[in-house]
Amino acid sequence: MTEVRTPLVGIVMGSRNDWSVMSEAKAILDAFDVPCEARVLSAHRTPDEALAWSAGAAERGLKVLIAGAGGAAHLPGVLAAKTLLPVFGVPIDATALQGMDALLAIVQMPKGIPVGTLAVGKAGAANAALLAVAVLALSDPALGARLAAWRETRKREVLGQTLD
Ligand code: RP5
Repeated sequence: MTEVRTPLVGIVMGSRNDWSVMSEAKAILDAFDVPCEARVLSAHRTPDEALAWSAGAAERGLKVLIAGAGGAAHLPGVLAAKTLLPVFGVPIDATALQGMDALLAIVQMPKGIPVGTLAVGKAGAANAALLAVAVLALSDPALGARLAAWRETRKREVLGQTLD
């Protein structure tokens, strides 16, 4: 029988169309064997459900939230308003403003309700997951060892690059 593990990281995005970016976060968490849940919730289209999901996140066992949104990207901040868990925000290039709108919307949180804002797009989604791993590794030495090994591999990849 397959073991069902409580998700430690929640990945949320404002639209199914954000998944091509946010799946990068899921891929990183899967690589580190960190259980996560991923779902679509919108600050504007499903505000009540987004607020309820965030308000209950800690009680369900989640430790870190990752939220991606494009345009008027209020989702990370709205989730942060309803939880004490760390929230990482990923701006998504979804409009004619190419992610600059989402970046400014996510990064300019009012003092007192923080969102850790990542780079626009896939690099930001991957780095949000790596930050989540780093947070979890503070109380999980085995996970910390996997993170150190992952970084060592990246280092060796760079040092192994040759130029013709
Ligand atoms: C935001 O609006 C979503 O996060 C998405 O990036 C953007 C556009 O959503 P769709 O109209 O593609 O569903 O809420």
